[in-house]
Amino acid sequence: MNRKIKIDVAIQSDVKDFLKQLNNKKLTPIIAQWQEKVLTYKESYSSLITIKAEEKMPNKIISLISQYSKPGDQVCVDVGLHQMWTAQSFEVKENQRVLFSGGLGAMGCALPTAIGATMGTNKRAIVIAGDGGFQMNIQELEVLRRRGLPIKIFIMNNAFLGMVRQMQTEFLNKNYIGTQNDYSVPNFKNIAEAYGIKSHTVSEMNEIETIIKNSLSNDECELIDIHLGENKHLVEPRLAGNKPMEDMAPFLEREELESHMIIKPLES
Ligand SMILES: Cc1ncc(C[n+]2csc(CCOP(=O)(O)OP(=O)(O)O)c2C)c(N)n1
Ligand SMILES: [Mg+2]
Repeated sequence: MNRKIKIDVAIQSDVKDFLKQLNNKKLTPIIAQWQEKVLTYKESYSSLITIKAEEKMPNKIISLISQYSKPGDQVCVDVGLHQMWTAQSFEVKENQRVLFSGGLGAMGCALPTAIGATMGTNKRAIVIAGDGGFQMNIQELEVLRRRGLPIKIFIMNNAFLGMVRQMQTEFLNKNYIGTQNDYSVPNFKNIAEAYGIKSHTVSEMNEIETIIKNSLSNDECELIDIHLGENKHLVEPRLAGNKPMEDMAPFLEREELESHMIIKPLES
């Protein structure tokens, strides 16, 4: 406590005891002003563009999947950059659930999660996976076909183990061993078809929208392999080493950051 930020009121307590006491206080927080401020942030800092106002293709794709998804869909997300893009740009609709492995970070979880989710509820599931994680439980495609499960699979295919590659870019001198160098992906469409599952490969943005729209208009089991192309998309913004949560990379101009801050921004 008081290590980096000077605390106004320091409370050392078991969280459970603290929350119990807080609940007894029957506080009515006044948050309208804060909500308004958050909405202005949402407009000024859209997840679909970079701070240089360039379109973020992966985020745009996720927002299209979100747009054409239906209330009640269960969105099952794997582990990696695609998971972050989903967290940033998937707008959850009524009765939708987003399922992922949380802190366990279990690559390969999305497909089996979707199988459990559809079988447990009889509702459609949407899988959003990376090319790496999807290969870890790829054999479960046979279950989809055998049981005719209503599962739509979208592979955000960047042809590398993106999240680890991003760390190598930022902290490990771009030594892409095992993530890009000596890593490759199979033809997912051929694999899906070998299992008897309808499949498409797409790469052009206008084509991607049509395919997502058509695919999400029905419940037939299907795999869409989306090639993200040569641009090595990263997750933006992201928490940088030794920086506070509100000051993410790529960094805003100091003046702009300060204009939003109530306290003085921390310097690392
Ligand atoms: C079973 C397992 N192995 C390794 C990791 C470490 N890891 C986290 S994300 C990631 C890369 C995921 O690559 P991909 O599935 O292609 O998704 P992308 O980040 O490219 O979107 C790795 C190797 C993990 N979380 N789980
Ligand atoms: Mg990948």
